[in-house]
Amino acid sequence: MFEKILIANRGEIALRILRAAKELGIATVAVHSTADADAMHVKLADESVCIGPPTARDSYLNIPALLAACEITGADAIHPGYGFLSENARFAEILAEHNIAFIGPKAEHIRIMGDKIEAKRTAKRLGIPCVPGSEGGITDDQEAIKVAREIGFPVLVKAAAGGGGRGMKVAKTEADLSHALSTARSEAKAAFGDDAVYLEKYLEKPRHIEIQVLGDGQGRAIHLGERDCSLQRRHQKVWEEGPSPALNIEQRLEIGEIVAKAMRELKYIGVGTVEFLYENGKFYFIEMNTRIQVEHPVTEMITGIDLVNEQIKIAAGSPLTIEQSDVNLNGHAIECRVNAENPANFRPSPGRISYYHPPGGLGVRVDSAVYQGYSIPPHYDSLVGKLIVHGRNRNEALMRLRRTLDEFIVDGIETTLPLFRTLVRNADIQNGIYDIHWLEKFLATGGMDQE
Ligand code: MV4
Repeated sequence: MFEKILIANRGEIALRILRAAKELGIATVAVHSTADADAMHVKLADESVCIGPPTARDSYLNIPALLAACEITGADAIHPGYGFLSENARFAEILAEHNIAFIGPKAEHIRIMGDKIEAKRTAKRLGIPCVPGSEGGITDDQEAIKVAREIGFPVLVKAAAGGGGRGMKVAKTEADLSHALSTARSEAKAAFGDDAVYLEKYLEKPRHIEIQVLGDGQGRAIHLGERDCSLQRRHQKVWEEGPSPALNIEQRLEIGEIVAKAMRELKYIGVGTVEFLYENGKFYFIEMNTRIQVEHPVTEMITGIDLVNEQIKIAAGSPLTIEQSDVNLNGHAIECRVNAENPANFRPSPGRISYYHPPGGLGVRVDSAVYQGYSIPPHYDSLVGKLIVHGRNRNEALMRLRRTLDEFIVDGIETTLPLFRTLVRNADIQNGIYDIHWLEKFLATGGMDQE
């Protein structure tokens, strides 16, 4: 087992990793920018190292500074959390060259899944159902027209280096296709320095459903059910829940087993998330994330499995000790991402938290790194914390969410808590009837206007 883990992250996920390390008896090193000297992850770690100025590029993304921090402290492993360097294949390779363990998958698997064309090719080869589209990249208009005629309009042009929705263009008819291709290409070139694009059938009203997996790279892999992350705004998830209100048990186990088998074949190491669009009873692979995700607590609440604990043990070479038959999906969990933002227009609202009172009680979890008197710096994401509730069924989870949202007080800054108080009382949400466009439509049609 590792003796000392350096956590190359900040905020609530840095605390989450610290807690898992402590329970495993592993010493912890926090790193921080100058803007984060007062941050909770610095206070809770056994040691801390300042790695640079506020700008992430110069601190949390600064690989030489992280290597120096390992050298100074004697850390033998790095946990990257999510964001920052978590899906940087080169970083994983550099750590290997320095005899520091990367708590994550093989660099090869990070690289494959980072290229959406390569990811899709791999998924297809492994028997995962994919969105109909081009085999690989699209090089010219003629090829695009040929593929589009085969799959039918509307089609979607996507960037190979994309994800997060950037460089995506819909073509409703053949007349739109050439323009969609060239704008997608130039946006992709500008955003990622790579203009490779591919084509897919455009699914009009899907849900976003993702399967959590756990593999040990020794041929064992299991799935831990799904999360429904359809409620998003500008490709930022807002509300995540599991199980999906749209699936029955047969559908769940079928797609779960397909994904688990694929991960066994890939010899995937650690935690991963296989993302699907789901429409009219069918699953379509879109991407795979090779990191621990923000919404992992939803899965932890319904399975009772500590994903970060498993991630660390697997990275240290332990075989997976949980079998598929040990995984019980119990009840229902919902996560709300509480951001320091205006709840109607989503403008960032950093600043000092003058009063803080998180909710508690049975089936309630708050993953947050803030405290009363803490100032949320303007340099990073605006997550104040995640409120996760669990109930024996979806109605109980909703009832508990209503209660905990009313208990949760964060004064001094604006937060998205009022948005959630509205959502939890909405009939479509209560009935589980929503797709990936529901939230933006709700907001555009004045859903938050009274608040
Ligand atoms: C799609 C799609 C419809 N059809 N692919 C957006 C981000 C990227 N990771 C995948 N995305 C989409 N891919 C096909 N073939 C619609 C989206 C999409 C979306 C997906 C998940 C959650 C929210 C979304 C919001 C807009 C578009």
